[in-house]
Amino acid sequence: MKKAIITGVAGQDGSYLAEFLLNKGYLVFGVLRRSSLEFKSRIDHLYKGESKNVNFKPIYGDVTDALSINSIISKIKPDEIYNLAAQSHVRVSFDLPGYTAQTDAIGTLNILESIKSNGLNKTTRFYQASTSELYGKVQEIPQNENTPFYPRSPYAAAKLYAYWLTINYREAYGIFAVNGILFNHESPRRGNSFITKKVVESVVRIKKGKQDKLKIGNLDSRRDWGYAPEFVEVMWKMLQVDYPEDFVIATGEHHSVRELIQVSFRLVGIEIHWKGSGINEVGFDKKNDRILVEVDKYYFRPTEVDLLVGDSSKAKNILGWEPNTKFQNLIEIMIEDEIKKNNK
Ligand code: NAP
Ligand code: G4F
Repeated sequence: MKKAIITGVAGQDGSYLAEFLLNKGYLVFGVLRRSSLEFKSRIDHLYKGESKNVNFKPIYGDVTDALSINSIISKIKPDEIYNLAAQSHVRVSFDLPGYTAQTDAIGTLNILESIKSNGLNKTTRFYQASTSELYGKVQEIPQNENTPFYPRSPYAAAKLYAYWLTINYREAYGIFAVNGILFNHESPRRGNSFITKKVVESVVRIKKGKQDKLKIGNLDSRRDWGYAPEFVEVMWKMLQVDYPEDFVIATGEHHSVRELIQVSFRLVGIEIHWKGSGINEVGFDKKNDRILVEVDKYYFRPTEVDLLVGDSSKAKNILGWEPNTKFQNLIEIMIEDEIKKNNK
């Protein structure tokens, strides 16, 4: 039975990846941080109650704590490690740059160093959750594996360190270590301070009369949004090939925050029109002129990433991976789930 360790298992991707690997017959060790709440809604079904899976082993650890990480890796000697743990919110990384660096950069070092110092170079394969945020102020459109990076946040700068460290441990110590450069991917399990989840949650609440308005930041920012369950599958594929290589994973489509809002409202029967500009722009219900969307400068970032769109043809050619779910379908899935939750 293959053994995998997932850091960040209680996050969006970690929870889907745990399910995916369990279905493949893996023994999965999910690294959880100790927190004041025992409730971990995304993975509770894997280790509590009737639906629990005996092959899922929750385990306390923190990637900033080299002792705990080394103790886990030396004991389990896993076949695969998926490093998904991160302070993953770009806006928050401007408020918590030091913590973001400790987790996203030094956390990766702690894991790679433990693989090396335990002599697991030839037996443990390592996946690093790299990101399209590395492209930041983009140098070409679309972005591929050869596009130069230009990070625009403490988050992206920390992830840049982890990206190069992964390559360095591959070249210096022969570790099968790879970067998945994933573009934005979303799902009903997305944290509700990220834009897609924030918008669909607010739209359904507004429709139900539980919320007045949606307050939003940069309406013109464009992202390549994919569906998270399809993106975790390719993390696994990257560790099953003969040679370690880095891959861009994306849908190849880009849409603005404005379109995201419009499509979401349309799915609940509300047509949004816009008036004004910049900080004074508002979105209103065409039927009754009621203002439903307001721009709030609180949500702007000191430096923005204006447009991300990826070219994942290398993943298609080598891994045989292609996304099935694109923008419109993704938003439908998220809205439908939100409506169900609200009807409970
Ligand atoms: P997420 O929902 O924010 O999950 C991140 C997880 O990391 C959380 O469960 C968090 O635990 C855990 N974590 C944070 N600090 C930790 C620490 N010091 N030690 C151990 N665990 C820690 O993020 P996601 O969307 O699933 O993304 C997964 C990974 O992919 C992240 O590394 C992210 O940066 C990267 N990524 C994401 C996207 C995307 O669009 N989703 C795109 C590219 C790359 P708590 O629950 O205890 O806070
Ligand atoms: O949903 P977001 O917060 O995602 P962002 O910054 O693109 O980062 C996500 O994707 C990265 C991959 O490219 C990951 F590495 C990272 O961990 C994370 O998962 O914001 C998307 C866009 C931004 O341009 C932001 O300025 O939406 C814009 N936006 C406008 N109003 C907003 C808001 N973002 C948030 N979170 N909240 C707003 O009210």
